[in-house]
Amino acid sequence: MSQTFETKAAEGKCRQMKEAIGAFSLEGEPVSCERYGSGHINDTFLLVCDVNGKEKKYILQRINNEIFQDVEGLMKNVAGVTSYLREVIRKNHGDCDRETLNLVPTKMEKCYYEDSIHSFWRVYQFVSGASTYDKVRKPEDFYQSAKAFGHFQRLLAGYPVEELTETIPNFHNTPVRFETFKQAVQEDSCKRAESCQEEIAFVLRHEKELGAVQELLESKQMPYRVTHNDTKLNNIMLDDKTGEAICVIDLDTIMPGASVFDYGDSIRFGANTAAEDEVDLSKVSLSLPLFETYTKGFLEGCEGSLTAQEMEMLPMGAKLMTLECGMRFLTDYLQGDTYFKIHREGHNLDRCRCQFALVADMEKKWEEMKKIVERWKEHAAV
Ligand code: ADP
Ligand code: GN1
Ligand code: MG
Repeated sequence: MSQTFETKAAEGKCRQMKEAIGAFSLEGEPVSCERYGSGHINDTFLLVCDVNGKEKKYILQRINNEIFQDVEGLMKNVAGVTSYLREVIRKNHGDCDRETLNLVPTKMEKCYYEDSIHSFWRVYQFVSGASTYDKVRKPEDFYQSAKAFGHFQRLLAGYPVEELTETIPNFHNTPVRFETFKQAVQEDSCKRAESCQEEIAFVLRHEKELGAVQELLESKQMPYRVTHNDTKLNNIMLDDKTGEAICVIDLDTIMPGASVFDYGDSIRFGANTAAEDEVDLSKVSLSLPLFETYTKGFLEGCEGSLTAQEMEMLPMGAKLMTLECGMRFLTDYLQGDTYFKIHREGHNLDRCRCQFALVADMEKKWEEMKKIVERWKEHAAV
């Protein structure tokens, strides 16, 4: 076992990790296991094994079971969706090993492992020759991710919705998120409300808009679809050689939801001219060219499956996902940073400010956003 692995031992976490690694049906001998990626929720590690002198890589993840309380249900979703996708990809003569995540079973043939201190682990085959990005390098990346997320929704259209567990109840129910936010402000358990009065006021000013999508879903004017619900650019793997989006990852939040939110969360993250946590707010804006690129790709990927009303609500999906995410960062800041991983003091407040600056810029560009969607809508009609 490498130095890295032993360093982890010093941190007192190695035993659990070793126990978990030993539980899975891996090829070869484990040689190293290091933190990997930039997700805010799970603990992700790159696990390397030696198979007769050749490297075999895996992704090992400790599932955040404070956030995902029904790990069994979550893993049933992931196993169900990935085996469904494998079948669809096989029928389309695709590459099942690269175009979907593939779970590695435990030696007991389960799709996850619960260790002796009740942490939950899973292993995926490593998707090789592909990478994820925290920022759009070039518009083509964003276009590729748009097509892939649109297509993903299309591929799962036939998946039996009733078999899906709601892994985080009310995940994108913005009015419910608002109630939680108000409660956090009222309780002010960390005495931080004073430091974010402007941000609190920003949310309150937008109260009336927060239910725009939820109301349509509940009144059945908008369909619930099988959605990904976390469509950040870094949840798509792009092929290193061709630049094509090959695999949608991070399947923990696949649930029935609104298509406009899958679209909107991608815009929030990828069409921002700054990073999600940029502190220099003058750098934050909605790039209309990237907004257009994504709109085109997403509509193409959906292959004409969206209703006229869903298409009309796309700009609102983008605005609400940005507002909701900012509100969630603010709530977590008020509650003492217990949900999102933070890497510096005030990180969640920085993230929140950045989201709200983006919302404000969307409001300035609202008419242009609507025109862009209008333009691409024509091309998307079946
Ligand atoms: P989180 O829920 O914390 O965001 P993810 O499942 O998105 O965790 O994984 C974090 C990162 O690990 C991804 O952004 C990606 O770079 C990498 N990753 C995850 N799964 C794989 C895989 N099967 N093959 C290669 N890299 C992966
Ligand atoms: C979390 O796991 P990750 O980093 O892909 C969060 C999303 C937020 C996002 C903000 C399960 O996503 O909802 O939009 O952070 N995932 C969960 O970056 O809450
Ligand atoms: Mg992720």
